[in-house]
Amino acid sequence: MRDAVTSLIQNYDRTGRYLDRDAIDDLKGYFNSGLARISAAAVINSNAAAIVKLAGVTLFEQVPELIRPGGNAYTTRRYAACLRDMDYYLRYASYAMIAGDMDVLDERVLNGLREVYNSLGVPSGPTVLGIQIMKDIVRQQVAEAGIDAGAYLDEPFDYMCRQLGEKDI
Ligand SMILES: CCC1=C(C)/C(=C/C2=NC(=C\c3[nH]c(/C=C4\NC(=O)[C@H](C)[C@H]4CC)c(C)c3CCC(=O)O)/C(CCC(=O)O)=C2C)NC1=O
Repeated sequence: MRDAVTSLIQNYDRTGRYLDRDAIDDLKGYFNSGLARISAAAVINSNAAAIVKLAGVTLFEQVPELIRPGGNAYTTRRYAACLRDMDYYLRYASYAMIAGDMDVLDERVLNGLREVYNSLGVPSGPTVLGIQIMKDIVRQQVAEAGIDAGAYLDEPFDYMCRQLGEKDI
């Protein structure tokens, strides 16, 4: 599992270079947004259950077929599994936000997910939509808390959506 600092050092060490201006600029960007990242993660932590619940309600309003007979989230067991997955995405997004690196998402969330979703018929389009809905809720709550909602906030959600979408799960 990597973070912004270890990734950068690994990269420079591989070619035996001192940290140049680009590296310093990257590091400054990371540390300057550090407090906002931590504060945003705190907002997520203290509202996680409500965020997941609201995102679920919104998703099922927008794609009601999911919870009708034949839908992948139909039956209480699968409904609960869907919300649990959303909770995973939110929690790991908060880790990646702090790390400033998406490696934790590959390693802990996305690897092998395609096969699982394929075999269980979990549709990728609505999953991506659910992640986007959570992103919007988080963005709004973070802004309401007076925290600078920069690109760092969208990055983990967008990354998961891209990976889930592209891989045609
Ligand atoms: C921490 C990393 C991690 C992830 C990401 C993860 C995902 C994950 N989601 C699963 C199932 C599932 N995932 C969903 C999700 C959905 N169905 C829908 O229609 C919606 C679009 C969507 C919710 C947004 C559902 C319904 C199941 C159960 C499917 C079934 O058993 O038939 C399963 C199969 C095993 C199980 O049910 O627990 C895994 C492994 N597990 C992990 O350990």
